[in-house]
Amino acid sequence: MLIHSLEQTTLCRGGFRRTALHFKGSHFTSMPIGPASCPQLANCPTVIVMVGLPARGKTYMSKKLTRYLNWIGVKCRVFNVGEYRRSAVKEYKKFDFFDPENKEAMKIRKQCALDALADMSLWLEGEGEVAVFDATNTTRERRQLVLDYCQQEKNFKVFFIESMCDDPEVVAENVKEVKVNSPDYRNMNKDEAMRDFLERIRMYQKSYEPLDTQHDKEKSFIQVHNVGQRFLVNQIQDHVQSKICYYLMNIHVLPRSIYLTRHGESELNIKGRIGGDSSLSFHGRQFANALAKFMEEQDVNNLKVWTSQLKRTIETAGGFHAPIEQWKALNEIDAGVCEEMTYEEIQEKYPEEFAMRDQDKYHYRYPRGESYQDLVARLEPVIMELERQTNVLVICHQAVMRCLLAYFLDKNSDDLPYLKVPLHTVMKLTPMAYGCKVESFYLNIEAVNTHRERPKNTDPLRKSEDALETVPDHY
Ligand code: BKI
Ligand code: F6P
Repeated sequence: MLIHSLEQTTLCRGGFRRTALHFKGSHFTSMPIGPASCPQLANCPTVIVMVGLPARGKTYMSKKLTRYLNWIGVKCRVFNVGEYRRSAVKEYKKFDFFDPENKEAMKIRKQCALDALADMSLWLEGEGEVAVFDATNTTRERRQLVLDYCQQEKNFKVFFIESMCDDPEVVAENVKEVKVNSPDYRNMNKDEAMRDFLERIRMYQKSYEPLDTQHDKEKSFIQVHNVGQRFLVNQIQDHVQSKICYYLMNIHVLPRSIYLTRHGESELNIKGRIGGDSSLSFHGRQFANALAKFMEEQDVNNLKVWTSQLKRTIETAGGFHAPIEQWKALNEIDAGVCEEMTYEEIQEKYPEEFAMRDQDKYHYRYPRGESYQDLVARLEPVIMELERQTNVLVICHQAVMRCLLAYFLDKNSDDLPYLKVPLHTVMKLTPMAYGCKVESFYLNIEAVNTHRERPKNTDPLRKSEDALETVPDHY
């Protein structure tokens, strides 16, 4: 599952952890190795240790990176020490709690960090692969404690991500957007909260020791300056770490919206046939016109339009004056031997295949075709380029749009293949502080329904109320 340099799994649930291979989930089988003996060769878990003063985007990077890693198939989770502190100290009073000279508070804070580390270890010794330890970790002493615990005691790999930012406007924007809304400040007005938080930052500044090329030359880290303007990368140890750096080098925080839609209804859609390369139906052409009008009304700057290389998406973009780019990577899932068949015909001709797909739709690969997992790998460059862009309209396909939505809305691979993405509906995604706002616009042009529901009771462990397949209006 991890990283796409190896053949991906077709069916894989549960299975062994800690194998002697670099990447789990490959088609090689291997003997399980206990966590205690985690050898150099094994895919030993990684701890990402965030570093930086408050309001430097550490939680933002933690959450966003975690969403990305989970989407590409790396089991990742954030452990935020602030949450431990809030449950240990029910009533936050003021900034002096964060004074390094406040011995009593220092003791509590250290215990919270240790508690988070303990929970993190449990998770990494179980199912987890990458954990993000989200705290300030601004002193050498604290980083050494974390490093010793992770490396000596647990044999985890450690990678530091430090965010440094000396632009007071960027910091103020962060405090205004996220910090003043923190549960810490539920009894304070915004101005008081703002002042307290700026004082809190000053408390940390007293003892802040940034990562240093000389002192920390043996450590693996990336230091990010001013929201990604400049990077210092040191001692990258593996593929995951290099992917993390690459990802951080592509993201930005400029305001923008991403619009996702499927092509207009096609001739094959009407016949209930999957795949192929047919033209738009009458209603599909009506949608193409309605879409151009809708986007004009949205009135966004420098809109770019991306399509696949299939006729139905190119025709859907027919009415646009904006620059249009065709991506082969956006083509619909390749159903291999099942292309242009109806679901009924597939069930009749390949009953076993049909049943297998229902059992694990995400990993199921059509004979001579693709799986949803393959699709995610194919779409990774599209996601990376979307991260670089500002306003983009992506005109794609049912399975492709489910994969893209899953990335933005943090949906797991079990729910991904059942996300509802009806025809003639535009989804507008607007990045907010953490996560994305979703708005859904049905353009009021009728179309057939191409959604096939998740079959009930294929998995006895799955409760029916878990089968929530709709995308909420607001995420
Ligand atoms: C709300 N944010 O470097 Br690569 C507002 N704030 C701002 N300094 C943020 C997060 C939530 C995000 C970043 C950042 C920041 C202050 C920052 C950030 C950091 C590194 C990279 C991209 C963004
Ligand atoms: O039916 C339209 C379509 O885009 C097909 O081309 C594609 O095979 C299918 O949807 C994907 O949806 P599902 O994975 O639910 O079969």
